[in-house]
Amino acid sequence: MNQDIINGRQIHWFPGHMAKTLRLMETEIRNVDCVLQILDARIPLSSLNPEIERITEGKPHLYVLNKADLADPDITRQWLEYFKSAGAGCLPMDSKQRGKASAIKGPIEKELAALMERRRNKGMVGARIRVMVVGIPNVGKSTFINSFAGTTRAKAANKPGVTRGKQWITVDDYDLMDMPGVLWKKFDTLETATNLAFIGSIRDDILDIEELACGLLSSVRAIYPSQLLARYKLDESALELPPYELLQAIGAKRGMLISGGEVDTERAAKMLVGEFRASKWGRISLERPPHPVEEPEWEEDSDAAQTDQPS
Ligand SMILES: Nc1nc2c(ncn2[C@@H]2O[C@H](COP(=O)(O)OP(=O)(O)OP(=O)(O)O)[C@@H](O)[C@H]2O)c(=O)[nH]1
Ligand SMILES: [Mg+2]
Repeated sequence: MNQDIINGRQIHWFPGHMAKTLRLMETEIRNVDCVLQILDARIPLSSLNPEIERITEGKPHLYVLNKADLADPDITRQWLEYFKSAGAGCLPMDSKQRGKASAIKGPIEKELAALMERRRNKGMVGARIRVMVVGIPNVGKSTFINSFAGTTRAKAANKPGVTRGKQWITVDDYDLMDMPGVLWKKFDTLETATNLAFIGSIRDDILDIEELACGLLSSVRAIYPSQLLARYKLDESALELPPYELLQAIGAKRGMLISGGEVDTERAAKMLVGEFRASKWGRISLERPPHPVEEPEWEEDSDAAQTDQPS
């Protein structure tokens, strides 16, 4: 198991079955025409698995910004532009809506146009389109497949690690391969690790729920302060409180007290994390696209301009 530190705690999030899934992906990639990497629209970059990128490199590839119904629509639009400018096909999605995921057929068939043309020329009518659906745990891969199929075909639930082992699901002329969710061994930043924890891709039972709630309060109050204040009926001064005191203030407001009048912070933390994930705080995007690097303007008359000229 791999371990790292989130908020000063050592956690293990890369169990053996994830390593096994990565190996399975390496074998199965040869058997598919196309890869759909499902991302979480609230954290598109943190949820983009570099190991999956490595394994699926060279295969036609599309991205789905899933749970877009929980994300800030303006930020999701910016992300779509970001992916487009990087030349990557990307679609926003609410997989809870039955049938909606079949909107991916158009982009897939466009992506596979050359392959389909070759198949037609060879007279391979009725050849099936094989798609591997991959992504981090709990991002909504199985729900996406169910939406694509228009009916429940794959087991889905609100916790990571539901799908175990690959499963082919046949829908019309498509074969979709549902895969278990995988993380990777070394997160590049603490922010990536905490974002993954916030959205529920790392098992809560290996995390400290109070630290998780405090981290979430810190992040969200910096970007959506009014939504937080409105949800918990707080006045603006609450934004200045250290996160743990803010957690206590919210617990007190909700009457979550234990004997002696102290706030039951664990209960308050569970409530907060649960409400965030259920989008009770409103539609929130925790990550914004990086700004494009601005090219320095060319100054005709500057000394640098003269000395940099090729002779
Ligand atoms: N609001 C919302 N919830 C979604 C969406 N897609 C999936 N979910 C919910 O997210 C939770 C996880 O969905 P799953 O389909 O089991 O996720 P998974 O990626 O297959 O998870 P693993 O198999 O554990 O890796 C479930 O509670 C789904 O109802 C979506 O687009 N919007
Ligand atoms: Mg699943």
